[in-house]
Order: sequence, then structure tokens, then C-alpha cells
Amino acid sequence: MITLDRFILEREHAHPGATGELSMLLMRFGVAGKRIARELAVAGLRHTLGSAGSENVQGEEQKKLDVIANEILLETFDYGGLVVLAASEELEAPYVYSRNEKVGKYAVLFDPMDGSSNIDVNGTLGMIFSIRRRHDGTEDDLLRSGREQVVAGYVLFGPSVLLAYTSGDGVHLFTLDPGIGEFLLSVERVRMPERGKGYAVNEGRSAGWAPETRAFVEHLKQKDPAGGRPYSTRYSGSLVGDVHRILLEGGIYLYPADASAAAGSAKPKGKLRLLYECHPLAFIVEKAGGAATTGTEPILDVVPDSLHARVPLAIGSRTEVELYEKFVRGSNRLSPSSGRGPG
Ligand code: AFP
Repeated sequence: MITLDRFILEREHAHPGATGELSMLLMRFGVAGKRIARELAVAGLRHTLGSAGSENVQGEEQKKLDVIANEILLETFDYGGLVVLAASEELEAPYVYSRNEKVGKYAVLFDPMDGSSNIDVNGTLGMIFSIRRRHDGTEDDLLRSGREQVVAGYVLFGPSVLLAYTSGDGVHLFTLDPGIGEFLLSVERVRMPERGKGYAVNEGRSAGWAPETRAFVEHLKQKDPAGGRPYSTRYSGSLVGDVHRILLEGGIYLYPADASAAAGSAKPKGKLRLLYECHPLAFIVEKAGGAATTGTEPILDVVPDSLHARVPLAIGSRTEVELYEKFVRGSNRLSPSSGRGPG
């Protein structure tokens, strides 16, 4: 029975000079994940399903549980003097922990409730988090590449509650044992398959996609048993749910830029938030042997120009992500049999 705390502490000892502070923060995300899981489990009994009657900075309707999860996370880092800033998908500006302003060494970032449209239908949900080092304790500390993340992880709220994280040395998966209220190690050093059989994308939006993206998705759907096609569609409405499936089974998730004609629904830079969703999941996926791209550059190299910057995302197994980049570059001269690009 290797609990999350024990696993983190044992690995910390492998790093001479480790202060234990990052371990402490990671364990706290575990506690916040358990508290949010509990809120989800009783939401139907506590009348905390449904809308909060407010909009977040993205102009999206906030669900009551978006707000509750956000508050739980803000509270979680308010003591111990470690964290100076918390940036959330639900907050316009970073939350500053005034009492840690002088001493706090870290900033935490989170999407408190990923897949909110699944809340009221008891669908898959997630919480995405990451930790960065403090530079001058301002918002500028966050407007940096994804390679500056020191820890990234997610909690998946599904039939089981799972926590996956990386601190740069492998991706590790834990399962919550509700009987003892502890995350227990289920898989150490998860490796993503080199290629998969499934793809996740909202095809209802294909009218707004670039022709190269449409061609790529059409390519995955063509009949070619030798080349492992057609792929199956698996789209849950929760990025965490889809990326977790791909972490274990391979494949690709896409949320492309979307120039839909209908004004207001256009997402010329895609929908997903770079700092709260794409950077953390790209760090996890790269450490598990996969890849994440905008179509033209690695997600981890993208430097946000604002706190709520969005980017197009293609994330998953190396084979599919590299093939997608070839389609975007227009260099996807396919060999008839393999269904794969050259080389
Ligand atoms: P919400 O948290 O607002 O439901 O968004 C979820 C999400 O960011 C990601 O988890 C999904 O894959 C994607 O957006 C769903 O977006 P569409 O509804 O446009 O397909």
C-alpha cells in the first residue's frame, strides 16, 4: 500500500537538497482533489448541481461546482507560507496570498473543474493543476513557457477518482481508496503507447476547421486495416477524461482553431486555455512518451501573451501527433498501405 504521501516523500529523499516544499504542495493538491470528489459525490443531494448564475472571465456560464472547486483550491494554499500566487481558469486575475507575499516561493495554477458541461449529467470530470517557481511574485511569473513548470497533474473524477502527476521524472498514477480516503499507487512511470486506435475531437465544429485539419480527421476515418484505420471516435466532453484514455491506450485528442462562420462561436485560437489546460497536460504527456502541439510548434514552447491565452491543441501518441503536424505543414504524402506519413 504505497500512499501518495509515502511515494512523494520517498522520491524526495532521492533528490539531495530537496526542501520538501514541492512535496507538500503536491500532497495538498491530493487533499483538494479528495474534497472536490466528495462535493461531486453529494452534489445531487446538496442541490449544488446546476448554474451558479454567473459567468467566468472566459464569458462561460459558471456552474455551482466550478465555484465550489475553485474556493476549495484557493483555501488549500492559504497557509504554510509556500504559495504567493494562485491563477485559476475561473479567476480574471491571479489570487495573491498577501501573507505569503514576501516568503512564498511558488505559484500554483489550476482548472478547478474541467468538463463542466458534464456536471449535471454525472459525466467524467477533471481538475488540472501545475506548480511554477516564483520569480518576482507577479503575473509575469506565469507568462512563461510550459518548460518552466516544476510539477503538473490532474485528478480524474470518474467511476474511480484517479490522480496522475509528473515532476519531470516519469508520470505516476494513483487511485483513491474511498475506504481509507487515501490515494494509493496504481501505476508507476506510465508509458503512453507509440500509437493508438482512437481519436477525440468535437466533429460538430468541423465546418470551422482548416482544410488540413479536416483532411487529417478524414484520413483517420478511412478503411485501411494494415494501417490501423479506421480509428474510433472517443470524445467525452472532458479533456482530462480523453487525455487519460490516450495516456493508457494511445491515440490523439484535437481541439483545433475554429473559424466558424457564426460570429461569437469562432475560436480562431482554439478553445483551450494554455496555462491551465494545455501546458500541464503537455508536460504530463511528454513525460509519458507522447507529444503535444499547436500544429506548428510544441505546446510547451508556447509563451502566453495573456493569463487566459488560448491555443489550438493536438495531444497524444507521437505517431498521430507527428502525422497531424505533417498534415498541417501539407507534407503528408502518405504511402498507400501504411496510412502513415513518410519515414
Ligand atoms: P468546460 O469545462 O467549459 O465544459 O470545457 C471543457 C473543455 O475545456 C474540455 O475539457 C473539453 O474537451 C472541451 O472543452 C469541450 O468543448 P466543446 O464543448 O466545444 O467540444
